[in-house]
Amino acid sequence: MSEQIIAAAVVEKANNAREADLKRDYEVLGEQLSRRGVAIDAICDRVAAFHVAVPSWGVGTGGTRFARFPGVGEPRDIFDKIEDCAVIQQLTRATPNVSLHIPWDKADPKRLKQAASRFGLGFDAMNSNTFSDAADQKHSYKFGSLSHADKAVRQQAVEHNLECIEIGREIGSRALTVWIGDGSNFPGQVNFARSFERYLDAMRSIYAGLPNDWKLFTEHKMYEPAFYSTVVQDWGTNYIIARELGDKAYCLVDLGHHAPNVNIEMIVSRLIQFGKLGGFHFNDSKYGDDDLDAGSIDPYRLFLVFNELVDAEINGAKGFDPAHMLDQSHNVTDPIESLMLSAIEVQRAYAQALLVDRAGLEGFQDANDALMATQTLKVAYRTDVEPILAMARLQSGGAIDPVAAYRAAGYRAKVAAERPAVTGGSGGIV
Ligand SMILES: [Mn+2]
Repeated sequence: MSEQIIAAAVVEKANNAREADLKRDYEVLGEQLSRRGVAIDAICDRVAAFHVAVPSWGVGTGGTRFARFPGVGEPRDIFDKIEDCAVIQQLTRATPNVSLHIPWDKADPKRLKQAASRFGLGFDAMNSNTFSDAADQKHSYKFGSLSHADKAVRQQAVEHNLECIEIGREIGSRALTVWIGDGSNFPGQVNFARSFERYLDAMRSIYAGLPNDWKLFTEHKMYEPAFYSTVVQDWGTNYIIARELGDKAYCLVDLGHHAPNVNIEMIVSRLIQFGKLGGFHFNDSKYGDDDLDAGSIDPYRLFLVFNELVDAEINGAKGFDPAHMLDQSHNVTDPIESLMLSAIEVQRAYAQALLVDRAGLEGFQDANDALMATQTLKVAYRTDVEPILAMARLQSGGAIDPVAAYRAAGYRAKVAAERPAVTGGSGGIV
């Protein structure tokens, strides 16, 4: 039995106060769904088995380029971060894995492994960082990393990624995610083709260092920190990269890394169809790469993405096994609360997508019945699946209402007393 940070008695008390209502709500929803030919328990089991990884950097308070307003009891290092991640997992049972960022989370791999396994946590994809300069590095990434004009800078960036793989091997990770800030701020600053060729060359060296059972995820982003062009700008570029590198290379889709109104669910479909969807960084956005909480702005878009994922799951799309991770910046909320609710929002989209009447939808599509086809999606989306999500948590040992249990436990105040405020600290919005 893994260690629990929130006292079991606190969770039990909070659950006892809600369990009878939940059972009634679950029964009523079960009856409604059975009229639609859906067995609620089967949906509940699939939701319980669905997980999304938490990024280590997500448990610290984020900021903007203007300012960062620290919260109380912020994690001081990776070991505090792992404890915060353990709280999220304990109460939601949706986040058993943590994704590390090197060098921010660099520590003795044996200690990392011990710290995580104490709470029954594992490690998701490793994330490299060549978009900022570490204190002790020889060459600066001010003008790029893997696509830099100077071979010595590119080599340094390659070696950093290989080191991430090495650390990942020791702690049981099976994937490396590469996102670079390389690009240009002015027309003419870089030659598009030459910088992309240099990037591909560097990535081939990283790919060559990948263990056989690993995956390499590349993440595209339209702009920022480079404001005119980025080397890995869009999903088309990302697809080219994955094709050029080989079978272990896949595209990672960060929901915030597109132009406003881009049809992300269609991009997801394309990548699935051609076997190159690696996984997701879930978040939400209104204007740009806002890194807002998943499902907080456009939950229907999140549902439409999951509609594609469930379609692929049901149709047994070849090599379909996407990684799910949250990637958000929490500037005005308690990061633990935001991450718990975001993990639940992702599960909600999955549960709703499982309710889509697939045979009915296909029939309407083939009959060119646009109205009924879109209504078929709406019927699933409008279903309040909260009782399913809460029941999945309860049956897995979590909290019916994770935020209520978290607040009742007084965790933040407790760690605030133990963790003196630090100035600065590693930020990071990827
Ligand atoms: Mn990301």
